[in-house]
Amino acid sequence: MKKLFAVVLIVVLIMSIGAMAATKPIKLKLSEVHIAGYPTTLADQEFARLVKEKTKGRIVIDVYHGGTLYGSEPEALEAMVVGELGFARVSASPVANFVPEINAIQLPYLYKNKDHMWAVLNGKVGQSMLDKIQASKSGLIGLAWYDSGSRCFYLTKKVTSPKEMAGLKIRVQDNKMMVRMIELLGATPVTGIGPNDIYSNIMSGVINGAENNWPTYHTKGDYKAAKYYILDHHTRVPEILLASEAALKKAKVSDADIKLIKQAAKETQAFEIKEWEKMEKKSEQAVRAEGTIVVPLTAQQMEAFQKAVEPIYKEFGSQYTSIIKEIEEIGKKF
Ligand code: BDP
Repeated sequence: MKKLFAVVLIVVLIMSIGAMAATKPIKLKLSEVHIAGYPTTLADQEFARLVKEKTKGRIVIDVYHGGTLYGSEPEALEAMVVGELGFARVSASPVANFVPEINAIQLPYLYKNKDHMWAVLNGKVGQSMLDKIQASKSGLIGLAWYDSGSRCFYLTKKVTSPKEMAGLKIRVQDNKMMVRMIELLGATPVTGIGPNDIYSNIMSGVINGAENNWPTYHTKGDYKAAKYYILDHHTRVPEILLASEAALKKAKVSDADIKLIKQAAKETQAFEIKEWEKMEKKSEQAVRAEGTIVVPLTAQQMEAFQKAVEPIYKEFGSQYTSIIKEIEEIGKKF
């Protein structure tokens, strides 16, 4: 009797250990360069919460913000390609190094306004870009677009025309088209500087400025180094949430769970946009209060910037003329 009891006990023990192993969650990391409380960081955390909820705890995503995991987005992308990193929220700019078509949706002066961009991203063009990312050999999966406002130059001197940009060294994202944009404006592009190192590079004189939206200019502290914020609004570069096909495969995430991950990501877009709108205003107010000199441009001055960068449409957009036309067509409604 005692023997039978012992055997039953052992079997039960083995079974429960087995069950415990089976329910052990799959843990994956998400890399984010922005600080806690930044709209994309909040959206990443919301994404992680939704994934855990939808997969009933099978998948747990740990969000590493502030660039603590990867301070450079190109490095995060490389890690995803080889399956060392599960997820990242990055700017669309460096993703174009893997999927060049992405440049067609971030050309300078492409959108009339924010609503125009969202009509494109949430329509056929935006979805086809996400599909192209997955279809490319990059091993990246495009999950969702987020807002990032528009990008303007911030410099150590006042500038109101491309002519005055001559001689300035400007940090730009790691993307050939963005590099060319700076060259066409007569300045010198500098790449290879992550968003957390811009401030120190301005302070040490390696660069004379950079370009970004209000919240990045504010939260990275760059406004303390480059006082002039020029309202030239040259690009709208969306943010993108990505997954790594290789990492998901390595972690044995099921196809059904990948579907749930995609759903969860889409559901966080409206959340991010709401947070973005709040933060954009807050950051603008904060830097103005701290003494940033905001330089508005007249319609004529703006046109000079737009004209200077126009050759990019031929140099980088000639293969994507149908996409660009479609975007311009959508723009007629705005
Ligand atoms: C910010 C994006 C961030 C980029 C950064 C940059 O949110 O993802 O890393 O620009 O310029 O607007 O590198």
